[in-house]
Amino acid sequence: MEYIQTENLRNEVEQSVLAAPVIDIHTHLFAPNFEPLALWGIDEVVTYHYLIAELFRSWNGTPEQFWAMSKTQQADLIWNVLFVRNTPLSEACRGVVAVLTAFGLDSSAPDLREAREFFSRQTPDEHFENVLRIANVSELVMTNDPFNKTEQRVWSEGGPSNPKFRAALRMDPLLNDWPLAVEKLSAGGYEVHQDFSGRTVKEVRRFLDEWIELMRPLYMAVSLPWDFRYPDDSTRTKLLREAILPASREQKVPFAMMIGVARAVNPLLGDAGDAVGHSDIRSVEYVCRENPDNRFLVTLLSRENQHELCVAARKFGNLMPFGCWWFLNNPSIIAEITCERVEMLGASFIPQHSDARILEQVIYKWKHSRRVIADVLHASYLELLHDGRRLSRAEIDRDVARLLSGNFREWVGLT
Ligand code: HDL
Ligand code: ZN
Repeated sequence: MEYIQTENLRNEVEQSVLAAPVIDIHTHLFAPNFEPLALWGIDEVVTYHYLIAELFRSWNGTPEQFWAMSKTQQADLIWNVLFVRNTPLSEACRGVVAVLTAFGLDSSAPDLREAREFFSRQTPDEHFENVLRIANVSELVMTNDPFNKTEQRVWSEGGPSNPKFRAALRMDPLLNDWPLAVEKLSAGGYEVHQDFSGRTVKEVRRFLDEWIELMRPLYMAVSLPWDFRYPDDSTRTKLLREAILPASREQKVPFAMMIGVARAVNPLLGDAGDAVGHSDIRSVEYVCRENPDNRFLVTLLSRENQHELCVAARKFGNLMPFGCWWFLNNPSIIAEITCERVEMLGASFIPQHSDARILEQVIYKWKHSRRVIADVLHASYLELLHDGRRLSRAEIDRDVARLLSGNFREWVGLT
């Protein structure tokens, strides 16, 4: 076997990380046949809610004025303020630049005319495949809301038109707005009551089983607020204990907890109005300890929670930490988090997900993350060589495949 020399290590690691297909385990993307939900093209890319938040730091208009504009007017304004009148320095701005460059478009253009003309010539099915190819994303997981009318129609008609788009059954209304969930479940023919009387728990379970049967989700997921506590005397704890976690265990569908959101701290900004709070790791540990036969995917939104999540993952083999979520999806923080994960967990975690909302974002989100993951792995392997271990390219490829797809495949039972 040929072993790697120190001077070739960086090149070998970079090649391995670039070549490895990724399973993007959490996105808000949809297959083309979900059409109004399947966002793509330059106007959607430029009006990403991350950029809307950044617009208001460099523009004196009001949210009311912005929301009164058309999508085209919003995109023109953001382009002018963040990309022409100012240098696109932020991660979200650099991402747009990377997307334009990937298609050979001028990221220094004074307006979006050329880009709009290019995207207007694309047909969805081919364009979706082309974008996934550029990003080297072999499969991705959507965020599917069983209460959404478009989703109900598409799933009743057979689901995604592109098999690379896999499902995740999202539980937010059920776990975060029980009164609304009761209203929607009742309208859907489920005999549920806000006070959990009668057959409520059984009917929630029937709802879950029916959607698991229809969607075949790779996991069930929920975004939980920073002040999530488990257990407590809330309806959330009751639903988790009596319906969701039993369904997850019996149907062998892991449960993803995404914890740390401070919802609508500035409601005027819409999706851009959420912020972050420090989560309670004891609650995560309690859920994992109480449910040893359940598998959990966990990502926490606060940078300050990351080290304790690594420690929790060392205590619970049924806890799979994943991603550098949302406000953490920036190179400097991805580096910090990935480095401490490798130091404490080896290659037994899922380093990243894109959280892409618009199709073309996977191009920059994975380009930027692969670069950081390669840097961290290079530094880790260099230490290993210094400590006297020989290393082959096959071993690097094995580790990279485990991180970028293998751990997730095994966790959710993907063949
Ligand atoms: O709840 C979630 O899945 C979050 O990712 C939110 O969608 C958030 O608005 C987001 O897009 N973060 O990247
Ligand atoms: Zn998300």
